[in-house]
Amino acid sequence: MTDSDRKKFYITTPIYYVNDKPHIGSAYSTLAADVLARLHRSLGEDVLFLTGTAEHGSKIAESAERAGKKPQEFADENAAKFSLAWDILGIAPDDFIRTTEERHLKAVNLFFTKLKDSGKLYEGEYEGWYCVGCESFKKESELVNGLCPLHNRKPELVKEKNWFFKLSEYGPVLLEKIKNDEFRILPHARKNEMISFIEQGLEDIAVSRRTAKFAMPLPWDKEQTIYVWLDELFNYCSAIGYESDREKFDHYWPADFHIIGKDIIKFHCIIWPALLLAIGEQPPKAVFAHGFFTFGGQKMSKTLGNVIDPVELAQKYTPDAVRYFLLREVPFGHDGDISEDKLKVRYNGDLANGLGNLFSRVTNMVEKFFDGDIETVKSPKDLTEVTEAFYNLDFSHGLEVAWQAVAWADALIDKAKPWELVKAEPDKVRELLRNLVALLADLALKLSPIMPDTANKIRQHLEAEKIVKSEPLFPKVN
Ligand code: ME8
Repeated sequence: MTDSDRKKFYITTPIYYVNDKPHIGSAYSTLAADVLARLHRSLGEDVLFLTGTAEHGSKIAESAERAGKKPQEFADENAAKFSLAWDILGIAPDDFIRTTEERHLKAVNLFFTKLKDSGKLYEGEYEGWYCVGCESFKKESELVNGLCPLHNRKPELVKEKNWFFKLSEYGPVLLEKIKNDEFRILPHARKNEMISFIEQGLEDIAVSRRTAKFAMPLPWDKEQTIYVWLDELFNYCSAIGYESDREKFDHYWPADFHIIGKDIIKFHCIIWPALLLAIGEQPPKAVFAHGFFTFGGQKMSKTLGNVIDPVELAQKYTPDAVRYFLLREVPFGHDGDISEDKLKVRYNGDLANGLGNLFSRVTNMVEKFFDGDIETVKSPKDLTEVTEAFYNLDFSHGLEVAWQAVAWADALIDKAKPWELVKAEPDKVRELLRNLVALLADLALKLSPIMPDTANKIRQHLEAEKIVKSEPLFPKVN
């Protein structure tokens, strides 16, 4: 198969605001995308996994000011923290885009020029409530006691002349594409939510601002700056050569998956595909909007300041344990509560006593009873369901099935009592152990997208000339 015959798979994450370092929520989307990228790479596909940072707008400018730094200097420092965090968590993107990069600025200029040429922009007056935390206008009905419920802060009343995009024209075409799954929105409940939102009628949106700080000027009206959300959405195109390498762009576009949180679903499922249609490009193939983590029942956000640092957790419990925990604890697509205590329970239970203990037991017996020498056989369990679940972003189910196999193997050992049986019936014990070694090798293979380090350790151990007792994969944490 030549390179050009390989199926392409282009997957993205939101590009995160650099007003702070990454938190467990930003790690969640990026981790899920990494798992899918690893899985599709293992199937031989030509994968492009993109993440990055959003660096324009008042939100960043204000945070930089508070830190006593210039916006770009502040953005540079925080963008580096995102890269480093992904590295520590074993997340390996193929590209990392920053909205202050030249390639992005040029692409956004071209995008806006095309948008204007499409005849879908017009000048108008806007009056409304703007929340800097969300970087978006809010309807009166969305406010709670006059405050933005997401940021607990009073939005600014903005009245200004802006350029508008005729989003209201796109309802019917979006409905058709969403309903027939040409443009897939997942999970299913989110698709229905978007359909009923569109059916209520879409309003035109402002695509420029008069007052925004640290934002790009409109190419034809230097008094106006580009609304940061449009600048940000376009990263998915600018990263693959929209302005500079049309061949590359045509190869990877449309994106196969945008992984996002449910907070930004309207931007990705309504505004984004409409903008793409306006400039003559195809909408993405699919958007998956996952749920939100809460902490002790409370919303967790950078703005509220009650965040969990994924890097600290990875340093304390290993990156693979954090990856396992986040994808096992809450079914992907649902909201769920997380905490370090919950991580510790999973770590000691599922990892130290579960997979880790099984691996030590089996390698120990192979070394002790058979001098580390055992034949390779086919795994006694069919674990294709694990991979299928990961493929469909049902990570927690895939992990559950894998851990059923761990429990099954433990029960088999407990029942057979090989340490008693080995004197009288060594052949039976040999058969049991070679089956368990095969099962562990298969588990490592199936789990590798989620737990790459652990999978490597298991594989290297089992593929050695002689199998020796393994050190604990997950030493207990008190
Ligand atoms: O919205 N639980 O950036 P952002 C789960 N720049 N996921 C969470 C979370 C939580 N408690 N909190 C945040 C922006 N997230 C824009 C995106 S894309 C073109 C522009 C994750 O830094 C989730 O993926 O506020 C959410 O969508 C994203 O962080 C928001 O990141």
